[in-house]
Amino acid sequence: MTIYVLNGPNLNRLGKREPEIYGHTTLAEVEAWSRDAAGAEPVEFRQTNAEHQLIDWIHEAIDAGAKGIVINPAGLTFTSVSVMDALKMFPGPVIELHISNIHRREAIYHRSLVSPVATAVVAGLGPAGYRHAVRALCEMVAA
Ligand code: DHK
Repeated sequence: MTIYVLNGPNLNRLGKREPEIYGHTTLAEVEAWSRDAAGAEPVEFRQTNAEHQLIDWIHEAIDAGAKGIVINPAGLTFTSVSVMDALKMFPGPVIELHISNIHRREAIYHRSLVSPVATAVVAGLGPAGYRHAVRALCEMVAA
């Protein structure tokens, strides 16, 4: 069984996008870190700028019997009831991840629609947060 690491809009620009906030690490590097952190657990690591695609991948994780989801919904965190509704259907653990500490940023970033349906939230650890979130998820599903 697999874990899904899903990334929302603009994260394809990681490394170039506001490096003072998100750092210089690229999404490809984050993917490598995530796979390393998962060890023997297979990882589906994906990024999209399209809300419908993120929702379709959550449905895919449900139908595939995935063990867990780490998701950085990016800007959709604060706007997408549809992403929240899709995550509600997932029976396994969901870890919401943000590279930045969204609670120390502009007010628009303070109210996550995902947190109420997430098992845990990681925010502010920088790109390294992916390693910690994936490791935590693997421990949850191994238990
Ligand atoms: C990433 C984004 O793209 C923003 O829209 C979020 C999140 C923060 C992050 O910190 O990973 O607000």
